[in-house]
Amino acid sequence: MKKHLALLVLFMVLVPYLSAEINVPYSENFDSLAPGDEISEARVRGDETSTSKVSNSLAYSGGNSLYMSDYSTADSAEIQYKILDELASGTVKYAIYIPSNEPGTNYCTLGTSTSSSGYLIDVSITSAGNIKYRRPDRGLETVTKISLDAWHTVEIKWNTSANQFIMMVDGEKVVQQGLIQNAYPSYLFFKTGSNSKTGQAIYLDDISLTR
Ligand SMILES: [Ca+2]
Ligand SMILES: [Ca+2]
Repeated sequence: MKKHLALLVLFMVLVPYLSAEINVPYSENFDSLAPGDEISEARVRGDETSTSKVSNSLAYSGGNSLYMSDYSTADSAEIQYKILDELASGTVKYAIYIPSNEPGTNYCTLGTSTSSSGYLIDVSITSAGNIKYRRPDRGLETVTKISLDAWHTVEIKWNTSANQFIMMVDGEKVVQQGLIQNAYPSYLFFKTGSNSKTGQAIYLDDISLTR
């Protein structure tokens, strides 16, 4: 029993975040899940105060969305997907809502790993609604602003052979750029908040990944 516990603790230390393994096409609208459920791919390192839970407070589609809230002074809320297919090109889509009473910054990242050295595409929407992307030289650039307390759609397309990513917000192209590194992504992840700060939240709905 003790051995099993030790192995479990070791596993939790070595794998602080568990990724959901997905194939394409993948889509999740959260509508067949129960409100309050913590989704299996959502993990917070040693701290349960930052969570990603199914919510029926707001929805872009159906009755539910995913509420990502960061109330930890040690971490942020995160969901991770490990992409099992080799994707030379593809499209990520999602809908996002930033509530003005507890606005959060959200990051959507594609990478060969979950560390910043593996990033291909790194876009963020700040708690003020500013949309930023990371340039190939790794500097940040702000491209446009969206309103709080409203749903917005984001579409990110990439093509490794063309070394290009395109970002559409509410159907309009806002970025066309080279990839930070020209490789196939193995991870798609969303992060909300920041490690030390608290009181930041967002809602996501209709997450999909297609070729
Ligand atoms: Ca939904
Ligand atoms: Ca935090």
